[in-house]
Amino acid sequence: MTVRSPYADIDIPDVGLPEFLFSDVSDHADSVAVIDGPSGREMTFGELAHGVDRFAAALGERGLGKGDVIALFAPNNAYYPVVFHGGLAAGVAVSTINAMYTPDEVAFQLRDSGSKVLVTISAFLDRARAAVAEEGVVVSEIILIDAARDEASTPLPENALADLLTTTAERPSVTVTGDDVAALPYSSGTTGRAKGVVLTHRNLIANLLQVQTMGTHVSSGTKILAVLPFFHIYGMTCMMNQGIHARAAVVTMPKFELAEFLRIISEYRIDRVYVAPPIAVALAKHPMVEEYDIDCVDIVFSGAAALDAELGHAMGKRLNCTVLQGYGMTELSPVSHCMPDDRPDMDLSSIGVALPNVECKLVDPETGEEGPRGELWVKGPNVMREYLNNADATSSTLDSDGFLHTGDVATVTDEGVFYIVDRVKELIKYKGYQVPPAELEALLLTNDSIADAAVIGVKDADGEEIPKAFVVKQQGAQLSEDDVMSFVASRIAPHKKVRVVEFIDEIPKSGSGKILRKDLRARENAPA
Ligand code: 4UU
Repeated sequence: MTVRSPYADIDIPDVGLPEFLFSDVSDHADSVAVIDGPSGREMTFGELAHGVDRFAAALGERGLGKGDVIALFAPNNAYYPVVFHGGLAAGVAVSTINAMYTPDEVAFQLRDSGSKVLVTISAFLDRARAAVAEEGVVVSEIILIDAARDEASTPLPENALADLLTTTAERPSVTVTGDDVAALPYSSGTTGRAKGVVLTHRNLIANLLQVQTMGTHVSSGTKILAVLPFFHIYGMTCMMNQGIHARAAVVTMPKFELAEFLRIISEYRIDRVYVAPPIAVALAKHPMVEEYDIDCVDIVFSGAAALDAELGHAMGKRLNCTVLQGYGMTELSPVSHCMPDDRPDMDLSSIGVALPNVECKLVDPETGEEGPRGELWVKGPNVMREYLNNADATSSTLDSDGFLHTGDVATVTDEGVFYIVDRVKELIKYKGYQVPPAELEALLLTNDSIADAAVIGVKDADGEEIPKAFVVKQQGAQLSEDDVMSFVASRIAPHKKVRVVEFIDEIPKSGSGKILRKDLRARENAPA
C-alpha cells in the first residue's frame, strides 16, 4: 500500500536555488533578511543578494565553478547565507561542517568532499589550520567571515570575506540547473560512518515549496529564530532558506544558551521558533522562562527527535502558542512529514502528514511485506540523489523505484497521519544530533586496552537518548569506565561522547561478524 500526500502535487521549477530565491528580490530590497542576534546587526535582502553576487564573483575569479566543492565551517551568523548561496550561485557545491567538530573530524569531511576552499571564523581558526594541514586535504585557501588574519607563518592564504566581497570582477556565466549539486551535508544515514549527502538544487527548492504548503503562517513580517545550526539540514532548509524564500526575517544565534535565547525572543519579538526536543524541555520546565516576556511566540516547531506529546502540550500552554511536530532526515532535504500550521488540533505525538509530492510505504524489515506498520520508505523530489562516491551505501538506502529507506519504523492512520514508533537503523540521536555508532566503535578499537566494542543508544533518567559503549577489555588491561569515556571525549565532538560504559566478556555477533545490536538492546531492557 502506497500512502500519498493528502495535498495536490506542486510543480518544481528547474532553476538553481539562488535564482529561485533572489531573482525578484528587488521587491523586498529594503526589508530585513537576517539579524545577527547577539549584536543586533541587520542585513537587508538587497545587501544579502549583493553579497551572494559578489561572493560568487570572487569564487569565479579563483577559477572555481561547477564540479568544485567549498566547505563552510561556522556557527550561525548573518554571513552564513551569503557564503552558502554565493557558493551555489558560482556553481560550486557547499559542504557544511558541524561547528563542534574536532580537527580530525573536519579533516575527514574536507578530504572526503574534496573541498578546495574552507570558509570559517577566526574563533575556529586553530581547528581549521590543524584540519587543512592533515594529509589528503586539498584546501588551498581559508576565508574568514569575521576578520583578516593572514600571518606570514601560515601555510595557506587566509583572506577576509569582507575583502572578497569588494571584488569588481564579472560574475562568471555559469548555468546552474536543478540537477546540479547544491549542498553536501554529512550524515551516517542508516549505517556506518558519515557520508556526503548529495542534495541538488531541485531537492532544496522542492523541499522549500513542500514546506511552504504546510507553513501557511510564514510570510514577510514573520520573525524566525535560528538557534538550530544552519550546517544541519533542519536549520539550512527550515530556518535559513525558508526565511529567505518567505521574505521573513531570520534572527541568528551562534549557539543555544537559555538566557540569551529568551532575551532574543523577547527583544526581537520572535513569532516562530524551531527547536529540537531538549529546547522544548527547557521551554516547558525551566523557571527562567517566567522572567521574560515571550508571548510574541506564535508557533514552536519541533523536529530531529521524538517530541513527548505531554511535554509539547505543557510548553504550548505555558507559552500560549501552537506546537507542531515534523519529521525529517538529511537525505530528505530534510522534511517529508509535518503538522500543518492550520492544524494545531493534530495529535502532537504524531509527525503529521506527508508533504505534497511525497509517497510513502511501510515495509516489514524482516519479510519485505508492506503493511500498516513497518520501515518508512519515502519517495519524492526532495529525496537525495546519492551518497557522494559511495555506490554501496547509496544502493542499500535508495532502491531502484526511488524510495529512500529511512531506518525508522512508522504507523499510519486512515487519515494519513504518521507516527514514528521505532528505529531499525544504528543511528543514535543525542539532543537531535547524529551520533554514528560505527564511528565510535572504530575509535574505541584504536585503544590498546580495548579488545572489542559496540555502541548503542539507551535512555537516561529523563528519557533522553544517550550513547552507551559495551567494551571488552584486552586481557590483563587496567581500564575504568571513566578511562573509556575520557579516551573518546578527547578525540571527538562533544555531542558524540560515550555517556555510559559497561564492560562485558564478548560482543554478540552474527555468523558474518556483524554486531547484534538487537541483542545488546534486549540485554539493556531486561529487568536487572
Ligand atoms: C522521531 O534530524 C534530522 C532532520 C530533522 C527535521 C528537520 C525538519 C525534522 C523536522 C523538520 O521539519 O535529520 P538527521 O539526518 O540528522 O536525522 C534523521 C533522523 C530520522 O531518521 C529519525 O530517526 O532523526 C530522527 N527524527 C525523528 N524521530 C527526525 N525527526 C524525528 C521526529 N520523531 N519528529
